[in-house]
Amino acid sequence: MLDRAPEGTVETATRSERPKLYKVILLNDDFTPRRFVVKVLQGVFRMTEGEAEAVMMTAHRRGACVVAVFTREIAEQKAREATELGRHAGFPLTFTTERED
Ligand code: TYC
Repeated sequence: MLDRAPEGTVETATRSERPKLYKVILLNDDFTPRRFVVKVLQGVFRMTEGEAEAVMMTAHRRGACVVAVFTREIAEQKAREATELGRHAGFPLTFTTERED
């Protein structure tokens, strides 16, 4: 849909003002070591160790945790990259993406 351009901006027919956003979601599993999950979150999502530990523990306890929100391309790229780090180390660690409401 074409949004009306706010005052002082240039309206174009090709770009929406509010791109759709996608959540990256970390899924729990019974095998990936906690330390490994924390390292992946720090490396791929630029989290501090404390932030990464909090996200990892929420996924561990509740089954899943929202890690971050991005545009679709970035969300899918980061979810793929983080999941591949787990696969290359032999772990079932999985990140998915989901459209934000
Ligand atoms: N549940 C894993 C364990 O006990 C740790 C873990 C936490 C794995 C979060 C994945 O998204 C995850 N070793």
